[in-house]
Amino acid sequence: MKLFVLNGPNLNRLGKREPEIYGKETLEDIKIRLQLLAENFNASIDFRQSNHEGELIDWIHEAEDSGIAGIVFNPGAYTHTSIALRDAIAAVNVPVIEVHISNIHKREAFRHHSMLAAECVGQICGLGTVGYDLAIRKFLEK
Ligand code: CA2
Repeated sequence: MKLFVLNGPNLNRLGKREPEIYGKETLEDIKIRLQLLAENFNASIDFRQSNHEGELIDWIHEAEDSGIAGIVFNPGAYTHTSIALRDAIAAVNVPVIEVHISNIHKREAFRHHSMLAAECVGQICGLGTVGYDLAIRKFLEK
């Protein structure tokens, strides 16, 4: 089984600022941990980050075209704004789990709503980076 883990804007700065909100791990730390987890289940993870909405859309389309079994997606701030990403998720026959490191409901009002969640299998938020592991496990249990 092959899975995508996609990360949206500014998440390449993880571990470098705001550790009180996002923790101390870098995106590279998360990538290494998830790839080990997947290997234990004879699965593989293609882990990517982009600051560009269109590139994220292209990767969602690519997931369907290349037979990816599921996408774990932290869309960053595009979560709250992007009809285009919502349409991309709706346009492919690949299950998506939305993940947020922070609890978006405890933060500013503009973070409370996700444009994407209704097109996803589910949403995990506020559990720190372990939310990625839990989403991967959900796909691996199938
Ligand atoms: O909690 C999450 O995972 C978020 O998706 C993170 C986004 C934020 O816009 C969402 O509302 C919730 C922000 C990602 C930026 O990450 C940074 C990490 C460290 C330093 C600067 C930015």
